Amino acid sequence: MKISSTFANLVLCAVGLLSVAHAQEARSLQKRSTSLLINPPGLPQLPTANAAKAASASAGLNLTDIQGDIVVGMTKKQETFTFFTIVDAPTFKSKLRSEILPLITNARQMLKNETQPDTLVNIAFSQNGLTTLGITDNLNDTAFKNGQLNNSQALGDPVGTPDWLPEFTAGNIHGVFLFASDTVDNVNATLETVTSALGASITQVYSLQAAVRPGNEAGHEHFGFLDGISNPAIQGFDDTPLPGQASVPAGEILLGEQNDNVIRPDWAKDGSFLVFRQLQQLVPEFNKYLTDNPIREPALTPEQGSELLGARMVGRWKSGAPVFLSPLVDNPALGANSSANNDFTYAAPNNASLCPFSAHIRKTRPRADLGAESKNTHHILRGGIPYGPEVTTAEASSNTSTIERGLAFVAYQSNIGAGFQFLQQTWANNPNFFVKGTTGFDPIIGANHGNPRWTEGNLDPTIPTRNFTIITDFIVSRGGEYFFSPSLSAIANKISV
Ligand code: N7H
Repeated sequence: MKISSTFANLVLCAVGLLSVAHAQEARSLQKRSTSLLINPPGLPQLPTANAAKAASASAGLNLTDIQGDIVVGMTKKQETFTFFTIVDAPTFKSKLRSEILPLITNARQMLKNETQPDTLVNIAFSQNGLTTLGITDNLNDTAFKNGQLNNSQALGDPVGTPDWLPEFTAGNIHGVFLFASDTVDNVNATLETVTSALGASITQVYSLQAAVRPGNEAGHEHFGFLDGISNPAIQGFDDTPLPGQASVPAGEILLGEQNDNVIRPDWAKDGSFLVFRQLQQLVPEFNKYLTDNPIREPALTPEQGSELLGARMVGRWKSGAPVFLSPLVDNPALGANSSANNDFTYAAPNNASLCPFSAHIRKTRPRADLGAESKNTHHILRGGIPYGPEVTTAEASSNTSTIERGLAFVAYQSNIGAGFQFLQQTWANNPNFFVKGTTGFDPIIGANHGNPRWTEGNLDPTIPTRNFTIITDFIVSRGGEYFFSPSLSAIANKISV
Protein backbone atom coordinates (compact mmCIF):
# COMPACT_ATOMS: atom_id res chain seq x y z
CA MET A 1 0.00 0.00 0.00
CA LYS A 2 1.26 3.42 -0.91
CA ILE A 3 1.13 6.01 1.87
CA SER A 4 0.31 9.42 0.47
CA SER A 5 3.07 11.95 0.88
CA THR A 6 0.66 14.27 2.71
CA PHE A 7 -0.06 11.54 5.25
CA ALA A 8 3.63 10.75 5.60
CA ASN A 9 4.34 14.44 6.16
CA LEU A 10 1.62 14.63 8.78
CA VAL A 11 3.12 11.68 10.65
CA LEU A 12 6.59 13.23 10.45
CA CYS A 13 5.23 16.55 11.68
CA ALA A 14 3.42 14.91 14.57
CA VAL A 15 6.55 12.99 15.54
CA GLY A 16 8.61 16.17 15.19
CA LEU A 17 6.27 18.15 17.39
CA LEU A 18 6.07 15.42 19.99
CA SER A 19 9.83 15.27 20.25
CA VAL A 20 9.99 19.06 20.54
CA ALA A 21 7.38 18.98 23.29
CA HIS A 22 9.28 16.17 25.06
CA ALA A 23 12.57 18.03 24.77
CA GLN A 24 10.94 21.10 26.26
CA GLU A 25 9.36 19.12 29.09
CA ALA A 26 12.65 17.33 29.78
CA ARG A 27 14.52 20.62 29.97
CA SER A 28 11.86 22.14 32.14
CA LEU A 29 12.03 19.24 34.65
CA GLN A 30 15.40 20.38 35.88
CA LYS A 31 14.41 24.01 35.85
CA ARG A 32 13.83 26.92 38.06
CA SER A 33 11.91 27.38 41.30
CA THR A 34 11.67 31.18 40.96
CA SER A 35 9.87 33.01 38.19
CA LEU A 36 11.64 34.77 35.36
CA LEU A 37 8.84 37.34 35.49
CA ILE A 38 8.34 40.25 37.88
CA ASN A 39 5.18 40.48 39.90
CA PRO A 40 4.79 44.00 41.31
CA PRO A 41 1.51 44.92 43.01
CA GLY A 42 -0.97 46.39 40.54
CA LEU A 43 -0.02 44.33 37.50
CA PRO A 44 -2.32 41.47 36.47
CA GLN A 45 -1.17 37.90 37.04
CA LEU A 46 -1.09 35.27 34.34
CA PRO A 47 -3.86 32.69 34.72
CA THR A 48 -2.85 29.59 36.66
CA ALA A 49 -1.71 26.66 34.54
CA ASN A 50 -4.90 24.76 35.46
CA ALA A 51 -7.20 27.67 34.61
CA ALA A 52 -5.45 28.24 31.28
CA LYS A 53 -5.57 24.52 30.55
CA ALA A 54 -9.33 24.39 31.15
CA ALA A 55 -9.98 27.59 29.16
CA SER A 56 -7.84 26.52 26.23
CA ALA A 57 -9.31 23.00 26.19
CA SER A 58 -12.84 24.32 25.82
CA ALA A 59 -11.79 26.90 23.20
CA GLY A 60 -9.52 24.49 21.32
CA LEU A 61 -6.47 26.72 21.73
CA ASN A 62 -3.16 24.85 21.70
CA LEU A 63 -0.98 26.66 24.23
CA THR A 64 2.04 24.46 23.56
CA ASP A 65 2.03 25.68 19.96
CA ILE A 66 1.95 29.44 20.72
CA GLN A 67 5.19 31.29 21.43
CA GLY A 68 5.38 32.26 25.11
CA ASP A 69 6.16 35.97 24.88
CA ILE A 70 2.84 36.61 23.15
CA VAL A 71 0.95 36.04 26.40
CA VAL A 72 3.22 37.25 29.21
CA GLY A 73 2.87 41.05 28.95
CA MET A 74 5.29 43.62 30.33
CA THR A 75 6.77 41.55 33.13
CA LYS A 76 10.17 40.34 32.00
CA LYS A 77 13.13 41.02 34.29
CA GLN A 78 15.88 41.06 31.69
CA GLU A 79 15.43 40.87 27.95
CA THR A 80 17.66 41.17 24.90
CA PHE A 81 16.37 41.62 21.38
CA THR A 82 18.82 40.32 18.77
CA PHE A 83 18.10 41.29 15.17
CA PHE A 84 19.70 39.21 12.44
CA THR A 85 20.16 38.72 8.71
CA ILE A 86 19.92 35.22 7.19
CA VAL A 87 22.91 34.76 4.90
CA ASP A 88 22.66 31.01 4.25
CA ALA A 89 18.99 29.98 4.13
CA PRO A 90 19.43 26.16 3.81
CA THR A 91 21.82 25.96 6.78
CA PHE A 92 19.66 28.35 8.79
CA LYS A 93 16.58 26.18 8.18
CA SER A 94 18.33 23.01 9.18
CA LYS A 95 19.80 24.51 12.38
CA LEU A 96 16.50 26.19 13.17
CA ARG A 97 14.79 22.83 13.10
CA SER A 98 17.40 20.74 14.87
CA GLU A 99 18.88 23.16 17.43
CA ILE A 100 16.71 26.24 17.88
CA LEU A 101 13.16 24.88 17.75
CA PRO A 102 13.68 22.74 20.89
CA LEU A 103 14.75 25.90 22.73
CA ILE A 104 11.68 27.94 21.83
CA THR A 105 9.47 28.64 24.79
CA ASN A 106 5.75 28.08 24.43
CA ALA A 107 2.87 29.81 26.21
CA ARG A 108 2.06 26.92 28.51
CA GLN A 109 5.61 26.74 29.85
CA MET A 110 5.37 30.31 31.13
CA LEU A 111 2.48 29.58 33.48
CA LYS A 112 4.42 27.79 36.24
CA ASN A 113 7.84 28.58 37.68
CA GLU A 114 8.82 24.90 37.40
CA THR A 115 8.07 24.73 33.69
CA GLN A 116 9.70 28.03 32.80
CA PRO A 117 13.07 27.65 31.10
CA ASP A 118 16.24 29.35 32.33
CA THR A 119 15.78 31.80 29.49
CA LEU A 120 12.71 32.36 27.36
CA VAL A 121 13.65 32.09 23.69
CA ASN A 122 11.25 33.35 21.01
CA ILE A 123 11.81 34.05 17.33
CA ALA A 124 9.98 36.17 14.77
CA PHE A 125 10.54 36.99 11.09
CA SER A 126 10.16 40.11 8.98
CA GLN A 127 8.59 39.90 5.51
CA ASN A 128 12.15 40.12 4.08
CA GLY A 129 13.10 37.20 6.30
CA LEU A 130 10.21 35.01 5.14
CA THR A 131 11.01 35.89 1.53
CA THR A 132 14.68 35.01 2.07
CA LEU A 133 13.53 31.63 3.36
CA GLY A 134 11.57 31.07 0.17
CA ILE A 135 8.15 31.49 1.75
CA THR A 136 5.91 33.12 -0.80
CA ASP A 137 2.52 32.75 0.90
CA ASN A 138 0.82 36.05 1.55
CA LEU A 139 0.05 36.65 5.22
CA ASN A 140 -2.34 39.36 4.06
CA ASP A 141 -1.15 42.16 6.29
CA THR A 142 -0.16 45.26 4.33
CA ALA A 143 1.91 46.90 7.05
CA PHE A 144 3.86 43.67 7.67
CA LYS A 145 4.42 43.15 3.96
CA ASN A 146 5.78 46.67 3.41
CA GLY A 147 7.86 46.82 6.59
CA GLN A 148 7.94 49.50 9.26
CA LEU A 149 10.27 51.90 7.46
CA ASN A 150 7.71 52.27 4.67
CA ASN A 151 5.09 52.91 7.33
CA SER A 152 7.05 55.58 9.22
CA GLN A 153 5.16 58.55 7.75
CA ALA A 154 1.80 57.02 8.63
CA LEU A 155 3.14 56.63 12.17
CA GLY A 156 4.02 60.34 12.39
CA ASP A 157 7.81 59.94 12.46
CA PRO A 158 9.79 62.92 11.08
CA VAL A 159 10.20 62.93 7.29
CA GLY A 160 13.31 61.02 6.24
CA THR A 161 13.44 59.27 9.65
CA PRO A 162 16.50 61.25 10.85
CA ASP A 163 16.22 59.69 14.33
CA TRP A 164 16.07 56.08 13.15
CA LEU A 165 19.12 53.97 13.90
CA PRO A 166 20.91 52.95 10.68
CA GLU A 167 20.37 49.30 11.64
CA PHE A 168 16.61 49.80 11.17
CA THR A 169 16.88 51.64 7.86
CA ALA A 170 19.35 49.30 6.13
CA GLY A 171 16.61 46.85 5.11
CA ASN A 172 18.52 43.72 6.12
CA ILE A 173 16.68 42.69 9.27
CA HIS A 174 15.24 39.24 8.59
CA GLY A 175 14.30 38.25 12.08
CA VAL A 176 14.60 38.87 15.78
CA PHE A 177 15.35 36.64 18.75
CA LEU A 178 13.84 37.52 22.12
CA PHE A 179 15.82 36.26 25.10
CA ALA A 180 14.26 36.90 28.52
CA SER A 181 15.33 35.77 31.95
CA ASP A 182 15.91 36.95 35.50
CA THR A 183 19.65 37.41 35.05
CA VAL A 184 21.79 38.99 32.36
CA ASP A 185 24.12 35.98 32.59
CA ASN A 186 21.31 33.62 31.59
CA VAL A 187 20.30 35.87 28.71
CA ASN A 188 23.87 36.17 27.46
CA ALA A 189 24.57 32.44 27.81
CA THR A 190 21.45 31.56 25.78
CA LEU A 191 22.23 34.19 23.16
CA GLU A 192 25.67 32.60 22.84
CA THR A 193 24.17 29.09 22.55
CA VAL A 194 21.75 30.21 19.84
CA THR A 195 24.19 32.27 17.80
CA SER A 196 26.90 29.62 17.90
CA ALA A 197 24.37 26.97 16.86
CA LEU A 198 23.40 29.10 13.86
CA GLY A 199 27.03 29.89 13.12
CA ALA A 200 27.66 31.62 9.81
CA SER A 201 24.10 31.09 8.59
CA ILE A 202 23.17 34.45 10.14
CA THR A 203 24.87 37.73 10.90
CA GLN A 204 23.82 39.83 13.86
CA VAL A 205 22.59 43.26 12.85
CA TYR A 206 21.86 44.75 16.24
CA SER A 207 21.14 43.80 19.84
CA LEU A 208 19.18 45.87 22.36
CA GLN A 209 19.55 44.93 26.01
CA ALA A 210 16.61 45.90 28.19
CA ALA A 211 15.79 45.44 31.87
CA VAL A 212 13.24 46.09 34.56
CA ARG A 213 14.01 49.33 36.45
CA PRO A 214 15.64 48.98 39.89
CA GLY A 215 14.03 48.72 43.34
CA ASN A 216 10.58 50.22 43.76
CA GLU A 217 10.60 51.32 40.12
CA ALA A 218 10.20 47.69 39.02
CA GLY A 219 7.26 47.64 36.62
CA HIS A 220 7.45 51.41 36.03
CA GLU A 221 8.59 52.83 32.71
CA HIS A 222 11.20 55.62 32.61
CA PHE A 223 8.78 58.55 33.12
CA GLY A 224 7.91 56.79 36.38
CA PHE A 225 4.45 55.35 35.64
CA LEU A 226 3.46 51.76 36.41
CA ASP A 227 3.11 50.11 32.99
CA GLY A 228 1.52 46.91 31.81
CA ILE A 229 -1.62 47.22 33.95
CA SER A 230 -4.18 47.05 31.18
CA ASN A 231 -3.58 44.32 28.65
CA PRO A 232 -6.46 42.42 27.10
CA ALA A 233 -7.29 38.91 28.35
CA ILE A 234 -7.33 36.45 25.45
CA GLN A 235 -10.50 34.34 25.43
CA GLY A 236 -9.57 30.67 25.57
CA PHE A 237 -6.43 31.50 27.52
CA ASP A 238 -7.59 33.74 30.34
CA ASP A 239 -11.33 33.46 30.87
CA THR A 240 -11.41 35.33 34.19
CA PRO A 241 -10.52 38.91 33.26
CA LEU A 242 -10.02 41.42 36.05
CA PRO A 243 -12.65 44.13 36.50
CA GLY A 244 -12.28 46.59 33.61
CA GLN A 245 -9.86 44.41 31.66
CA ALA A 246 -10.80 43.92 28.00
CA SER A 247 -11.66 40.32 27.12
CA VAL A 248 -10.93 39.77 23.45
CA PRO A 249 -11.60 36.89 21.06
CA ALA A 250 -8.34 35.01 20.48
CA GLY A 251 -8.36 36.10 16.84
CA GLU A 252 -7.65 39.72 17.77
CA ILE A 253 -4.19 38.63 18.84
CA LEU A 254 -3.64 35.27 17.10
CA LEU A 255 -4.04 34.64 13.39
CA GLY A 256 -6.60 32.11 12.28
CA GLU A 257 -8.51 32.16 15.55
CA GLN A 258 -12.04 33.43 16.19
CA ASN A 259 -12.60 37.00 14.90
CA ASP A 260 -9.52 37.02 12.68
CA ASN A 261 -11.54 37.51 9.53
CA VAL A 262 -8.64 37.84 7.09
CA ILE A 263 -7.73 34.98 4.75
CA ARG A 264 -4.42 33.43 5.90
CA PRO A 265 -2.37 30.43 4.88
CA ASP A 266 -3.18 27.51 7.22
CA TRP A 267 0.32 27.42 8.68
CA ALA A 268 -0.04 31.02 9.98
CA LYS A 269 -2.63 29.90 12.55
CA ASP A 270 -1.69 30.78 16.14
CA GLY A 271 1.08 33.10 15.07
CA SER A 272 0.93 36.81 15.87
CA PHE A 273 2.36 39.99 14.38
CA LEU A 274 5.03 41.45 16.63
CA VAL A 275 5.52 45.21 16.32
CA PHE A 276 8.90 46.29 17.65
CA ARG A 277 9.72 49.97 18.20
CA GLN A 278 12.73 51.39 20.00
CA LEU A 279 11.10 54.43 21.65
CA GLN A 280 13.56 56.78 23.30
CA GLN A 281 12.15 58.74 26.23
CA LEU A 282 13.42 62.22 27.06
CA VAL A 283 12.80 61.99 30.79
CA PRO A 284 14.47 65.20 32.11
CA GLU A 285 12.78 67.17 29.31
CA PHE A 286 9.39 65.63 30.19
CA ASN A 287 9.89 66.51 33.86
CA LYS A 288 10.87 70.09 32.97
CA TYR A 289 7.70 70.47 30.91
CA LEU A 290 5.60 69.37 33.88
CA THR A 291 7.47 71.74 36.23
CA ASP A 292 6.95 74.66 33.84
CA ASN A 293 3.24 74.04 33.22
CA PRO A 294 1.55 73.01 36.48
CA ILE A 295 -2.20 72.80 36.73
CA ARG A 296 -3.10 75.66 39.06
CA GLU A 297 -5.67 73.90 41.16
CA PRO A 298 -6.18 75.96 44.36
CA ALA A 299 -5.97 72.95 46.68
CA LEU A 300 -2.57 71.88 45.28
CA THR A 301 1.03 73.10 45.59
CA PRO A 302 2.81 73.86 42.28
CA GLU A 303 4.67 70.53 42.60
CA GLN A 304 1.38 68.69 43.02
CA GLY A 305 -0.03 70.67 40.08
CA SER A 306 2.86 69.42 37.91
CA GLU A 307 2.29 65.88 39.08
CA LEU A 308 -1.39 66.27 38.22
CA LEU A 309 -0.53 67.45 34.70
CA GLY A 310 1.65 64.35 34.16
CA ALA A 311 -1.08 62.09 35.49
CA ARG A 312 -3.69 63.67 33.21
CA MET A 313 -1.38 63.34 30.20
CA VAL A 314 -1.13 59.60 30.87
CA GLY A 315 -4.57 59.02 32.43
CA ARG A 316 -2.96 57.34 35.42
CA TRP A 317 -0.83 58.41 38.37
CA LYS A 318 2.66 57.03 38.72
CA SER A 319 1.29 54.40 41.12
CA GLY A 320 -1.05 53.16 38.39
CA ALA A 321 -4.20 54.65 39.97
CA PRO A 322 -6.45 55.97 37.17
CA VAL A 323 -7.25 59.71 37.25
CA PHE A 324 -10.84 58.78 36.40
CA LEU A 325 -11.17 57.23 39.87
CA SER A 326 -8.70 59.46 41.72
CA PRO A 327 -8.86 62.83 39.98
CA LEU A 328 -6.87 65.20 42.21
CA VAL A 329 -4.13 63.28 44.01
CA ASP A 330 -2.46 59.90 43.63
CA ASN A 331 -3.92 56.91 45.48
CA PRO A 332 -1.11 54.34 45.79
CA ALA A 333 -3.37 51.74 47.44
CA LEU A 334 -5.68 51.89 44.40
CA GLY A 335 -2.69 51.72 42.03
CA ALA A 336 -1.45 48.58 43.76
CA ASN A 337 -4.83 46.84 43.61
CA SER A 338 -5.15 45.00 40.31
CA SER A 339 -8.80 44.19 41.04
CA ALA A 340 -9.67 47.89 41.25
CA ASN A 341 -7.09 49.88 39.25
CA ASN A 342 -8.60 49.08 35.86
CA ASP A 343 -12.25 49.12 36.92
CA PHE A 344 -13.66 52.14 35.09
CA THR A 345 -15.19 52.97 31.72
CA TYR A 346 -15.11 56.82 31.33
CA ALA A 347 -18.87 56.69 31.52
CA ALA A 348 -20.72 59.97 32.19
CA PRO A 349 -21.42 62.14 34.12
CA ASN A 350 -18.95 64.90 33.23
CA ASN A 351 -16.36 62.37 32.29
CA ALA A 352 -13.73 64.58 30.59
CA SER A 353 -13.16 66.56 33.76
CA LEU A 354 -12.18 63.30 35.45
CA CYS A 355 -9.98 62.00 32.60
CA PRO A 356 -9.04 64.12 29.56
CA PHE A 357 -10.03 62.87 26.12
CA SER A 358 -6.40 63.37 25.12
CA ALA A 359 -4.97 61.20 27.94
CA HIS A 360 -2.72 58.44 26.59
CA ILE A 361 -4.78 55.57 27.98
CA ARG A 362 -8.08 57.10 26.83
CA LYS A 363 -6.72 57.72 23.31
CA THR A 364 -5.42 54.17 22.99
CA ARG A 365 -8.44 52.48 24.57
CA PRO A 366 -11.49 54.71 24.69
CA ARG A 367 -13.62 52.18 26.61
CA ALA A 368 -17.26 53.43 26.90
CA ASP A 369 -16.56 56.35 24.55
CA LEU A 370 -17.01 53.75 21.80
CA GLY A 371 -19.91 51.97 23.48
CA ALA A 372 -19.51 48.36 24.57
CA GLU A 373 -15.91 47.07 24.71
CA SER A 374 -16.84 44.46 22.11
CA LYS A 375 -17.33 47.31 19.61
CA ASN A 376 -13.62 48.09 19.95
CA THR A 377 -11.69 45.74 17.69
CA HIS A 378 -8.43 47.68 18.07
CA HIS A 379 -6.67 45.84 20.87
CA ILE A 380 -2.98 45.05 21.20
CA LEU A 381 -1.16 42.94 23.75
CA ARG A 382 1.83 44.94 24.99
CA GLY A 383 4.98 43.04 25.90
CA GLY A 384 7.65 45.77 26.09
CA ILE A 385 10.33 46.50 28.67
CA PRO A 386 12.41 49.57 29.58
CA TYR A 387 15.95 49.92 28.26
CA GLY A 388 18.82 52.22 29.20
CA PRO A 389 20.11 53.49 32.55
CA GLU A 390 18.43 55.64 35.18
CA VAL A 391 18.56 59.43 34.77
CA THR A 392 21.85 60.78 36.14
CA THR A 393 22.11 63.73 38.52
CA ALA A 394 23.78 65.77 35.77
CA GLU A 395 20.93 65.03 33.34
CA ALA A 396 18.30 65.89 35.95
CA SER A 397 19.94 69.18 36.90
CA SER A 398 20.52 70.24 33.27
CA ASN A 399 17.03 69.09 32.16
CA THR A 400 18.75 67.43 29.24
CA SER A 401 19.10 63.77 28.22
CA THR A 402 22.67 62.83 27.35
CA ILE A 403 22.26 59.04 27.61
CA GLU A 404 19.65 57.09 25.66
CA ARG A 405 16.87 55.36 27.59
CA GLY A 406 13.32 54.42 26.70
CA LEU A 407 10.91 51.62 26.04
CA ALA A 408 11.63 48.59 23.90
CA PHE A 409 8.02 48.65 22.73
CA VAL A 410 6.50 45.31 21.73
CA ALA A 411 2.88 44.83 20.67
CA TYR A 412 1.19 41.63 19.49
CA GLN A 413 -1.94 41.57 17.32
CA SER A 414 -3.40 39.64 14.41
CA ASN A 415 -3.66 42.72 12.21
CA ILE A 416 -1.14 45.57 12.39
CA GLY A 417 -3.43 47.97 10.51
CA ALA A 418 -6.20 47.44 13.06
CA GLY A 419 -3.85 47.17 16.03
CA PHE A 420 -0.67 49.18 16.62
CA GLN A 421 -0.91 51.26 13.46
CA PHE A 422 -4.53 52.21 14.13
CA LEU A 423 -3.82 53.22 17.72
CA GLN A 424 -0.83 55.32 16.72
CA GLN A 425 -2.15 56.88 13.51
CA THR A 426 -5.92 57.08 13.80
CA TRP A 427 -6.22 57.76 17.50
CA ALA A 428 -2.99 59.06 19.14
CA ASN A 429 -1.84 61.25 16.22
CA ASN A 430 -5.32 62.46 15.29
CA PRO A 431 -6.23 65.75 17.03
CA ASN A 432 -9.90 65.18 16.19
CA PHE A 433 -10.16 61.94 18.11
CA PHE A 434 -12.25 61.64 20.27
CA VAL A 435 -13.95 65.04 20.16
CA LYS A 436 -13.45 66.93 16.93
CA GLY A 437 -11.57 70.19 17.33
CA THR A 438 -11.08 70.04 21.09
CA THR A 439 -9.00 66.97 21.87
CA GLY A 440 -5.60 67.31 20.23
CA PHE A 441 -2.72 64.85 20.14
CA ASP A 442 -1.98 62.17 22.72
CA PRO A 443 0.62 64.18 24.70
CA ILE A 444 2.67 61.05 25.42
CA ILE A 445 2.92 59.13 22.13
CA GLY A 446 1.10 61.42 19.67
CA ALA A 447 3.48 62.23 16.82
CA ASN A 448 3.36 65.07 14.28
CA HIS A 449 6.45 64.41 12.12
CA GLY A 450 8.62 66.26 14.64
CA ASN A 451 6.44 69.40 14.51
CA PRO A 452 4.82 70.83 17.65
CA ARG A 453 1.81 68.94 18.95
CA TRP A 454 -1.19 70.66 20.45
CA THR A 455 -3.34 69.02 23.03
CA GLU A 456 -6.29 69.92 25.26
CA GLY A 457 -9.32 67.62 25.58
CA ASN A 458 -9.77 68.92 29.13
CA LEU A 459 -6.13 68.32 30.03
CA ASP A 460 -6.39 71.17 32.55
CA PRO A 461 -9.62 70.67 34.50
CA THR A 462 -9.45 74.22 35.91
CA ILE A 463 -9.40 75.71 32.37
CA PRO A 464 -11.01 73.05 30.14
CA THR A 465 -10.14 74.93 26.94
CA ARG A 466 -6.48 75.51 27.90
CA ASN A 467 -4.41 74.61 24.88
CA PHE A 468 -0.96 73.13 25.43
CA THR A 469 1.55 73.36 22.62
CA ILE A 470 4.28 70.81 23.13
CA ILE A 471 7.40 71.60 21.15
CA THR A 472 9.55 68.71 22.34
CA ASP A 473 8.71 65.12 21.45
CA PHE A 474 9.19 63.39 24.79
CA ILE A 475 9.18 60.10 22.89
CA VAL A 476 11.44 59.77 19.88
CA SER A 477 11.13 56.82 17.55
CA ARG A 478 14.55 55.29 16.92
CA GLY A 479 12.99 52.86 14.45
CA GLY A 480 11.80 49.31 14.47
CA GLU A 481 10.36 46.57 12.32
CA TYR A 482 7.24 44.48 11.86
CA PHE A 483 7.65 40.75 12.50
CA PHE A 484 5.58 37.58 12.43
CA SER A 485 5.93 35.33 15.46
CA PRO A 486 4.88 31.91 14.10
CA SER A 487 3.50 28.95 16.00
CA LEU A 488 5.96 26.20 16.89
CA SER A 489 4.32 23.85 14.39
CA ALA A 490 4.69 26.48 11.65
CA ILE A 491 8.41 26.67 12.44
CA ALA A 492 8.63 22.86 12.31
CA ASN A 493 6.53 22.29 9.22
CA LYS A 494 6.85 25.37 7.07
CA ILE A 495 9.59 27.78 8.02
CA SER A 496 12.39 25.31 8.60
CA VAL A 497 11.66 22.97 5.68
FE1 N7H B 1 1.28 53.18 26.33
N1 N7H B 1 3.52 55.82 29.65
O1 N7H B 1 4.35 55.60 30.47
O2 N7H B 1 3.02 56.91 29.59
N2 N7H B 1 1.07 53.33 28.35
N3 N7H B 1 3.12 54.01 26.43
N4 N7H B 1 1.54 52.84 24.33
N5 N7H B 1 -0.48 52.18 26.24
C1 N7H B 1 0.05 52.83 29.11
O3 N7H B 1 -2.41 50.54 31.44
C2 N7H B 1 3.70 54.60 27.54
C3 N7H B 1 2.64 53.18 23.59
C4 N7H B 1 -1.10 51.71 25.09
O4 N7H B 1 -6.16 49.63 28.28
C5 N7H B 1 0.24 53.19 30.47
O5 N7H B 1 -0.58 49.43 31.33
C6 N7H B 1 5.05 55.00 27.17
C7 N7H B 1 2.39 52.95 22.19
C8 N7H B 1 -2.33 51.01 25.44
O6 N7H B 1 -6.50 51.53 29.25
C9 N7H B 1 1.39 53.91 30.53
C10 N7H B 1 5.24 54.66 25.87
C11 N7H B 1 1.11 52.47 22.11
C12 N7H B 1 -2.43 51.10 26.81
C13 N7H B 1 1.92 54.04 29.20
C14 N7H B 1 4.02 54.06 25.40
C15 N7H B 1 0.60 52.39 23.46
C16 N7H B 1 -1.28 51.83 27.29
C17 N7H B 1 -0.70 52.88 31.64
C18 N7H B 1 6.44 54.81 24.98
C19 N7H B 1 0.31 52.07 20.89
C20 N7H B 1 -3.54 50.49 27.66
C21 N7H B 1 -0.43 51.54 32.24
C22 N7H B 1 7.64 55.05 25.42
C23 N7H B 1 0.45 52.63 19.71
C24 N7H B 1 -4.76 51.40 27.68
C25 N7H B 1 -1.21 50.42 31.64
C26 N7H B 1 -5.90 50.80 28.47
C27 N7H B 1 -1.03 52.10 28.63
C28 N7H B 1 3.05 54.79 28.79
C29 N7H B 1 3.82 53.63 24.12
C30 N7H B 1 -0.66 51.88 23.81
C31 N7H B 1 1.96 54.45 31.85
C32 N7H B 1 6.07 55.69 28.05
C33 N7H B 1 3.38 53.22 21.06
C34 N7H B 1 -3.27 50.33 24.48
